[in-house]
Amino acid sequence: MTKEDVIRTLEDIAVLLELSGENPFKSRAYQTAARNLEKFDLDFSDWMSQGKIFEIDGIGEAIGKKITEFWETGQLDYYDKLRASIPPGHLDMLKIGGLGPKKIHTLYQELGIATVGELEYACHENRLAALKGFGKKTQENILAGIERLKHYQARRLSDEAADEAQILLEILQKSQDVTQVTIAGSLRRGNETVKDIDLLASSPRPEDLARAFAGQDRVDAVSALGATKVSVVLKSGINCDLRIVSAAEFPYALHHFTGSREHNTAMRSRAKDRGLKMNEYGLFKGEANVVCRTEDQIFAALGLSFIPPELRENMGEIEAAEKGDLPRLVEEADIRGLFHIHTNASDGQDPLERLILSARALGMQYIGISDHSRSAYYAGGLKIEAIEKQHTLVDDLNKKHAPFHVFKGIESDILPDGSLDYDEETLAKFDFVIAAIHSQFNMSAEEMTARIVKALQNPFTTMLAHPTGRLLLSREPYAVHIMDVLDAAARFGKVLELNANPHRLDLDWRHCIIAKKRNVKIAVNPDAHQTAGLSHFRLGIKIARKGWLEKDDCLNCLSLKDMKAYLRREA
Ligand code: DGT
Ligand code: CA
Repeated sequence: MTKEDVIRTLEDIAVLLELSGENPFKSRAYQTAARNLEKFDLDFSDWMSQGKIFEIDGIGEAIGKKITEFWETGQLDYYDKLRASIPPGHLDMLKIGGLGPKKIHTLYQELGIATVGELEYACHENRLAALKGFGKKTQENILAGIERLKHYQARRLSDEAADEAQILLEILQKSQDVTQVTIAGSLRRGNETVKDIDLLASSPRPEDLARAFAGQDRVDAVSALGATKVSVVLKSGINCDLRIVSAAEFPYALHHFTGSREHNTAMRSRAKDRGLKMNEYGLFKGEANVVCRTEDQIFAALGLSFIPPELRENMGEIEAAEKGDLPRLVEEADIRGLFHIHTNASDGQDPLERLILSARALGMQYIGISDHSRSAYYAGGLKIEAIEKQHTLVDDLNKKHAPFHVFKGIESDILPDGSLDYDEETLAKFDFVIAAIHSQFNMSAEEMTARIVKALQNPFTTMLAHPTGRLLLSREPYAVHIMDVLDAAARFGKVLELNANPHRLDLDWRHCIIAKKRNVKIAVNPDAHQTAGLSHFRLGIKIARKGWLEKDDCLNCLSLKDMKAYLRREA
């Protein structure tokens, strides 16, 4: 149990109270209590053990007692009862953008709407148009929000699906009925989200393999079972297709089921231009198959060099392969150091030295730590004294762990007017500054762009964190003219982050392609809040590869010596 657990529960209660249509003051009291706990910067568990909860501002008798019960027992009867009293569909409805708890309660009272499905139906029946506090425009927005929610629920974050796919792959590799097996589809192409897991195997005994695959423990339901294709829903809720082909068909099927659809269409049309026919079973000249034993040979047969799966999106890869102009994509082994790491001085979990040891174990030469800045009080942002203390610690640890090096940084909030969160004297103390939007997401695209451009223009800014602020499958990017941001980064010589957290993967790979064309450097940053988070950089590399990036395009491929020189130049 931590202070954060208490805060989250208080926030939940505030929302549940609104959903249940209680007096707004009651809900606000819980919100205030949560905010005050966020700002409370003494040892919380110490205060709890001394029974001093009521001495914290904004915590009265009722809320204090509930916090104590929750802290001591790990449970809160009031919370559980409140939760049970709300139709579960209302919690789903909260995920629809623009629909807050108060509106959901009104919909329940006035129209009896308890689920997302009922809400969608009511919108189609035009029932919200005439409802007080709603109207036609709101109704349209809610419908658009429902569409987005459905799309979100139909897809998965790629790292979630990748873990599951890896387990299935290992099971299949051990099977006597399998000659060759691999992951295909969007997972092989390294996409940020995926609809399902595509597996491809060759087998001399396809029926046996199909039956065994459908019958394994991880499968919840079988939707199709044949000797060439098995479709299942896994217990994790992820859909998975296993396709089974002969050994001779394997390379063609691998190319086909890797996709993308758009890449396949372009390849087929290229084959046609050359008097060939291409499908998942082979490459044909008339009736005769052009024998290819690997994907490499299929590309060669069409006059192309091998196109890495990540590039197969029909974004110019075929033309580049024809000219021998494909990029030499960045690899994990090219990365020399990692930026954007939070320590336990702000909202990270681990002390600096543990992070150093983990980064060294990953083969890194350096890290750049960047705790939150002071405005981010919700994330324990550093006050000026805390920065001095951290810098002394960095100096000591740099001596102890030399030649490994820790760069001193900060993740500075970009304030609404585009300025950074400290005065120049303080900013000058850092080796690097990551500027980040963490508040006021609702500005117009013009205002947001101007805000970010101003931050990029700031001489102290080294790089821009998560440039669009999106959370995959849960929050759309904030409104921003990303091309203008890319232009500004190019003009001021600033780096854009490719945030490698599986929920972000932001900058989007499609924009990485453009950044590269404009000579904007990209930092593949783990945004780690604990040692385990450091290895997220690997996911970032996949996305960087999808964005056509090479070693020279990625800032953190610089050696320690070059990075020192680079950051001196920036400062
Ligand atoms: P996803 O599942 O939405 O994340 O993306 P993919 O690319 O994995 O799509 P999926 O699972 O529907 O199909 C896997 C691959 O199979 C796809 O990338 C290309 C190939 N494929 C499937 N259906 C078609 C089709 O109708 N036409 C073509 N050209 N290729 C197809
Ligand atoms: Ca797929």
